[in-house]
Amino acid sequence: MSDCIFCKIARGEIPSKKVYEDEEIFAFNDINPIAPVHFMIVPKQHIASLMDADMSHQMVLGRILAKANELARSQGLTEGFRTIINTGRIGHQEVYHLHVHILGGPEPLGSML
Ligand code: DGP
Repeated sequence: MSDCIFCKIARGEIPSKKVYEDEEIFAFNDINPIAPVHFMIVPKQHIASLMDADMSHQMVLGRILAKANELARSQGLTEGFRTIINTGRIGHQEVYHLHVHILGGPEPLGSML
C-alpha cells in the first residue's frame, strides 16, 4: 500500500528512529512513547491488521515474535517487556499496518488493562 504511513517508514520514505531492519521486518521507535522504551516491529509486507492475517503470514508473524527478545535486549530491556497488538476499531488500532508494540523500562510498567 503506497499511501500507508508504516509502509513509507519501512521503505525509508518517512524518517524514523530505526531499531532493526532485515528483508522481512522493520522496527522503529514510537513517535508518541508511553514507556521509557517504546518501539514497534512491523512486517515490510502490508498487512492491515491482525484481522487480516492468516496462515499465509505465519513466517513473517513468527519472525516478528522470534526477534522481539533480541531487539528488546538491544534497547536495554533485560528484565522483561510488554507486547501489545492493537487490532481493529474495538482494539483501538490507529494505524492500519499490523504492528507489535514493545514497551519497557527500568521499572515495572503500570497496568494498562
Ligand atoms: P496503534 O495503531 O493504536 O497500535 O498505535 C499506532 C502507533 O503508531 C501510535 O503509538 C503512534 C505511532 N505512530 C503513528 N504515526 C507515526 C509515525 O509517523 N512515526 C512513528 N515513529 N510512529 C507513529
